[in-house]
Amino acid sequence: MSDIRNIVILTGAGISAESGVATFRGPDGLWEGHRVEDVATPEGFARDPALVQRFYDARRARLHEVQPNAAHAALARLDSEWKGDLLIVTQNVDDLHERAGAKRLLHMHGELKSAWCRACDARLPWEDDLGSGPACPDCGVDGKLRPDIVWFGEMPYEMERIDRALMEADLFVSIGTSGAVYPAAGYVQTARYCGARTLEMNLEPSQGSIFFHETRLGRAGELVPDWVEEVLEAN
Ligand code: BJW
Repeated sequence: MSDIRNIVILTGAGISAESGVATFRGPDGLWEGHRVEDVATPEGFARDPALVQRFYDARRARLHEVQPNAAHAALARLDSEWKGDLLIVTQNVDDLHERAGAKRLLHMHGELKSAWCRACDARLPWEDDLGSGPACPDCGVDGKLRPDIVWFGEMPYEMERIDRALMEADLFVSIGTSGAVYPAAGYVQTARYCGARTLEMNLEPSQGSIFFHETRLGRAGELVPDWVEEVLEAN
């Protein structure tokens, strides 16, 4: 552990579960009431924009009711105390990592609190509903703002930066993700192929569990603070 300098951490819905944000593929998964194709694809949005805007407006509004948990706080502590390189790549569209204080963070699947104008291509911080078809503050065009979320079939954000970090990583850690969605599900293989040690922390073995050197099963709110303590003590 003491020869580690570069760490890449991938987080998924499981890290926010203890904050009260529903995961995708669990029994209470957010999508139970909606088919994935209806709310998380560009085709679904083209078919019924009002439904998709309502779905994301409701999730954006609920962000005010949830708080970061012990796992978010532990990663924020690691971010502030770790002297080497660190990148937290989150698939989550909530803002709980940054509210806990994480800085070296990127949202590969977009953010609920961001809107994307399909008229002028601007991406704007956004707190309110989009369903009412507000005008874009940059170009003034009405009804062209959509949630700044990466849907199926769309390219995730910052792919090159993520790939570079994976290639340079000494340690790759995956937390609270089922390993069902690519390209994130393949990061363990990239990092391992490039020489990183790989660790998974999840409630249950993920779909890519066999690719990890080590798997720790349990709740992120318990496992992550212990692991962060371990890493900081050893370095
Ligand atoms: C706990 C816990 C606790 C619970 N403590 N753990 C066929 C083969 C391969 C790929 C494809 C294919 N057909 C299509 C594709 C590509 C497609 C894809 O992967 N499809 C799969 C269905 C197979 N991917 C894409 O389209 C992506 N784009 C793309 O590939 O572009 C082209 C490209 C090519 C080459 C290189 C690069 C790009 C885009 C994917 C966009 C995903 N977007 C979503 C929706 C966002 C909107 C929204 O939020 O509504 O992002 S899908 C959804 O899944 C969301 C999540 O970020 C993502 C991952 O889910 P996550 O986080 O893993 O959640 P869960 O619920 O699945 O798992 C939670 C885990 O936590 C569970 O294991 C629990 O046990 C655990 N847990 N409580 C610890 N307390």
